[in-house]
Amino acid sequence: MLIRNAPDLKDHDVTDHGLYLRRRDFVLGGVGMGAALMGAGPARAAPLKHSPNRMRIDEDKTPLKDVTSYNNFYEFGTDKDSPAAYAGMMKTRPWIVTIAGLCDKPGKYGIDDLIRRFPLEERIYRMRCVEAWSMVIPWIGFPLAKLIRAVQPTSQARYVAFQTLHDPRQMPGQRSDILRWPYQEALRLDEALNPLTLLAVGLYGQTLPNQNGAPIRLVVPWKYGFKGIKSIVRIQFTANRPKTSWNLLAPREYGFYGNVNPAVDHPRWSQAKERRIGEFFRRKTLPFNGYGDQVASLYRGLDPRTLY
Ligand SMILES: Nc1nc2c(c(=O)[nH]1)N[C@H]1C(S)=C(S)[C@@H](COP(=O)(O)O)O[C@H]1N2
Ligand SMILES: [Mo]
Repeated sequence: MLIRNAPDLKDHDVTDHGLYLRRRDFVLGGVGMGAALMGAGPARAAPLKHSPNRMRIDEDKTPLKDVTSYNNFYEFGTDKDSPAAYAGMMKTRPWIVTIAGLCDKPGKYGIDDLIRRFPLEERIYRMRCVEAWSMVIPWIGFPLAKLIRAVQPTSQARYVAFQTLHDPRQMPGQRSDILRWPYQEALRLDEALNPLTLLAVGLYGQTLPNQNGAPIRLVVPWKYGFKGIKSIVRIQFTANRPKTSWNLLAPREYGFYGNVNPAVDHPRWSQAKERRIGEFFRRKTLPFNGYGDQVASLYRGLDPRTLY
């Protein structure tokens, strides 16, 4: 059982704001720079230039130490501390994201080109794992919608599918078949275009730690954390609903939508409450993780029980 003191980090202690820098000013600073750009090893945490956050929630952020040491990333093992221990094995430069399927501009895009192309923003979001724990994380990234608009999906495109790197030499967890590799996730195109949906490349003002899904991962704050696929190498537009890893494994436990819903329990536990990492008392889980005013309209006409 984890019992921790209340989080002691406040917004003004940990992030610098007030700077708006254009994307060509984005740099990996400090001693990590050369190595990261040359592909000579894992990128070190380095400051990311980004614009001030305008989507701040009024809740204490989860301490950086917890965000980076209590993780789900089964490619590196199923224990919460395994990703922090082993994700350093993953090489995050060079890194290519392949964009494929029903769009006018498919292609292979280098991660640093993507980061330069889209202005980075900070978004402080709640993150609710389907296992009933939660965090508040200050991500750095850009809206997925900006990338989608740049590559111009065709009128047939209705879904966006994502895949994680598949390389058992770098990801030892892939040598066992707990999940069908590579990890894959998907969104409806309108969910993907929602302004809340983020491609994150950093957190707490720094480049994304490997255990959190470096160099680029999805963040969909109104859905359970398993939808937030890490270390993405492929984004594909499709007409039909793609298969997703957790849904393939246990369709009755993990729905395609994965929307946070306190009224629909997981078959093995209640979703009504959650344990905010760092807090002692459990708190009530909010419908759509508290983002209902921004996303509930996406699901009009759907049976709420199918949302899970
Ligand atoms: N590739 C991949 N992405 C993944 C996972 C995973 O095992 N592999 N776990 C998911 C789950 S269940 C959660 S809760 C979040 C956890 O993100 P965090 O470790 O950055 O908090 O990542 C999601 N993305
Ligand atoms: Mo999760």
